[in-house]
Amino acid sequence: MSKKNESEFKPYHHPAGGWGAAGATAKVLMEQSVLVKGSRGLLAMNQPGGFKCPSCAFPDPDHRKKLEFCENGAKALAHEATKARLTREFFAQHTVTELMEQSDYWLEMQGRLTEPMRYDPATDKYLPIAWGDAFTLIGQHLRALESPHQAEFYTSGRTANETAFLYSIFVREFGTNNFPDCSNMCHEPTSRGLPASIGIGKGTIVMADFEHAEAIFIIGQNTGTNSPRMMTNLVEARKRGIPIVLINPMPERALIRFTEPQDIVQMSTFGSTAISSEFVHVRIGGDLAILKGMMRVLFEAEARGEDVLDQDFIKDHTAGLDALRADVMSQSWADITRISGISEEQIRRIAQIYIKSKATIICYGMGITQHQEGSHLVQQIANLLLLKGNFGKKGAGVAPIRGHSNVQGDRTVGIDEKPTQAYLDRVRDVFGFEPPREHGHHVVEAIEAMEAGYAKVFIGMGGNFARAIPDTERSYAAMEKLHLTVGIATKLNRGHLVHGKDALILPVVSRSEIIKTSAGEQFVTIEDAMSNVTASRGVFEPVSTSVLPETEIVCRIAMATLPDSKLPWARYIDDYSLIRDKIAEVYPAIYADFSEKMKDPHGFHLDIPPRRRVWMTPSGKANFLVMQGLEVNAVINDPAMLRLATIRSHDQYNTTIYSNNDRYRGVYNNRLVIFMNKQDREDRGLENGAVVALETYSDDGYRRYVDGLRILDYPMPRGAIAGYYPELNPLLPLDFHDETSGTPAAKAIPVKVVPSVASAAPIRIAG
Ligand SMILES: Nc1nc2c(c(=O)[nH]1)N[C@H]1C(S)=C(S)[C@@H](COP(=O)(O)OP(=O)(O)OC[C@H]3O[C@@H](n4cnc5c(=O)[nH]c(N)nc54)[C@H](O)[C@@H]3O)O[C@H]1N2
Ligand SMILES: Nc1nc2c(c(=O)[nH]1)N[C@H]1C(S)=C(S)[C@@H](COP(=O)(O)OP(=O)(O)OC[C@H]3O[C@@H](n4cnc5c(=O)[nH]c(N)nc54)[C@H](O)[C@@H]3O)O[C@H]1N2
Ligand SMILES: [Mo]
Repeated sequence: MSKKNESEFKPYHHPAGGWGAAGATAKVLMEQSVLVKGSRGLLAMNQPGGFKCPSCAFPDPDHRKKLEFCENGAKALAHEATKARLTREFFAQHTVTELMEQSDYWLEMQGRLTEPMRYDPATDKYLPIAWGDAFTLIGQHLRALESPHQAEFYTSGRTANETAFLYSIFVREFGTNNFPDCSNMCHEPTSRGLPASIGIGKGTIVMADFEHAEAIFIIGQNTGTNSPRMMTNLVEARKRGIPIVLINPMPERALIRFTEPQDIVQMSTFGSTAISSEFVHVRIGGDLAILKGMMRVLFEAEARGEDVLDQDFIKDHTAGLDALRADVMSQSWADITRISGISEEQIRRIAQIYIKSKATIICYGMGITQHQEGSHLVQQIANLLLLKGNFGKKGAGVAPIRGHSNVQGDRTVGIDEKPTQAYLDRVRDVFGFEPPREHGHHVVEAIEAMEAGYAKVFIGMGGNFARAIPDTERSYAAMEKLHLTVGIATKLNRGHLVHGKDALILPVVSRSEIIKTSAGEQFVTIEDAMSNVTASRGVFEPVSTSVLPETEIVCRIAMATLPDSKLPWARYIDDYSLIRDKIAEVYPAIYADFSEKMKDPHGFHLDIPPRRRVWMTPSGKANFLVMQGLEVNAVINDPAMLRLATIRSHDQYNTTIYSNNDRYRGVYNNRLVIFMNKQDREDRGLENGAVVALETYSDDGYRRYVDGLRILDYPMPRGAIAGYYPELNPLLPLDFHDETSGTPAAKAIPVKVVPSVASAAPIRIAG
């Protein structure tokens, strides 16, 4: 390990997980000085009667009796349960301008917010404000708008079902569908792309399917870091001898070799399991070519009269095969291999794995969704699965690996800028007001409305909008035009420092803390990435007596904004079962008897029609959908161009930075690095470790440029580079996004290397 603060690059040769993960867990609990409290929290995490891990959306299986947490879940909990407190004294000591100079890591380390604060322009500081006054101020701002569409209501995916549902009802009663949410930057291509294929914008597998799969594909997802609990399923699958195919421009450590941190035998014998049986080293954006190449192999076999397609399934359940076949067969192997960077031989080999398997799961993450054609790309994954009837049978299906722990649930209960008319009718019938019918803004449109001076109020239910969004400089300027910004949060983040003329920070009770109301202790519910709905009950006392549950904040904003509302907001503050009853009324098909079902400590499954081979599409069939060509991003014909993927390190949770290390990729004390193929570096006449700047190709008049970046030799495909989000967000143009969903194409930013004018900290590179 390097000396403190000296940055170092030292390739990681051990298996991922194991003792490294165990050590890292203890270290983070210690650093946040919560060892005892933290261990108690870990015992309650993801157990019936406890709370849901605040980290990722991967489900916890009910058959596993051991502790259900991972290194990164422990980090998320430790940072939430930290002893550090952010008090009014802290805010009195620092102007907002000074705080802006601090790093995201420093802001995070200041600890939990403890009381509501309001920005004071005279002193450039946040000062305490009484809760009642804060709600009055929000009500005044919202009611002063000429149109309800001038307000933007952001949601981050940690928000529980009860809160998200009430928030969506309040905002619709107020009169807009402006619901930009973190999903718009994440799995929106899943939500918008899959319905046209299979009638639902969610995954179709359940946990038990991992036990029955005969092959698993993992495309563009870094499992060991971002959904570590899934590693258990992969280790089990490998032990059964199941082929696992990894398609990724980065040979992600944990997906190559992994030691289960909870497997005492493996850990004590220093054993590990080889995870992937095929590593497909794809170029950035080359996945479409691979998928079409695989489908081509299937169609070639079909043409030879081989029995490779599931003809009965295709006949009974699908439409559009001929058009798909014609498109796929028109792609030449020369183009497929050139664009994917993968040999015909390897594509044929993984196609054979797919052909042999009677039940296949395809998992995917941001490496698929964050491209200019993300939604259409997701549909090609569905095509491949449909060809062999991989829906509605054991061990098969599509598995979008979701991000935030309740991001899927938030959409289910109404956080949707494009709600259906049927849903709006339901809201009208249940609540007795007429909701707005026109579509609202997604994230990119919300920023455009701010930039145009049209949007005046921004309310952030969790998250760190300013830091998560593209085009940092331009977006900051847009946000600063707002009349009011409200951050509802556990921790101080940059989203509270990039603020409107008026600004509030409203601190909340966190996931791991107890919610007590005058009606007694309350619980909330979460829907994970496999559509299981479970309860979450905190175990710690709230961080201060001046924080409020998120649900109460929504209700009191509603009461301050809509004094004539007929809804019983005050009663919802106290009794969350009343909220669940309303969810059941608005969504009878999936949420009937919600309160009754929650009596089962393991919760229940929401219905996923494709599992029954029922297709909620206009035709009642699953659709093979054609996407022209092989490119998922606009082509730029300049040999100097590199595609930049902005990715997560092992030590961050989105915009929350836990440390400046990325253990599995061998980087210590530095986040301003660029992973590059050695040949690409040498072609540019650069040394390993050289400091450069990157500049984006764009023709909209903005120069996008980030300086002080260290080039590191890394096994990247030619023409592909990677670096960390959110530091590189200034390079991501606002209008560089998937047309269908609005999701920024954060994995394929076209950039070139330009000389640096900055100085950077020295780095030690181990040979
Ligand atoms: N510990 C931790 N857990 C998390 C998060 C976190 O930040 N920290 N974030 C949560 C959230 S909100 C989300 S959405 C998920 C994100 O989880 P992931 O989907 O794993 O997200 P990323 O790390 O952004 O990138 C995923 C992978 O895409 C690959 N990739 C890049 N470009 C391409 C491409 O063109 N093709 C292919 N095939 N692969 C490509 C990268 O090499 C990387 O391995 O994780 C969730 N869980
Ligand atoms: N370039 C680039 N940009 C990206 C991505 C990328 O891969 N590359 N990924 C995108 C993706 S997938 C996502 S999901 C977004 C993430 O965007 P967001 O969801 O907006 O960001 P987070 O960093 O998860 O938000 C962290 C903040 O949430 C608050 N918080 C934490 N817990 C709670 C809680 O329980 N309640 C409340 N009220 N607040 C809480 C804390 O104040 C913390 O600072 O970023 C997107 N942006
Ligand atoms: Mo995400």
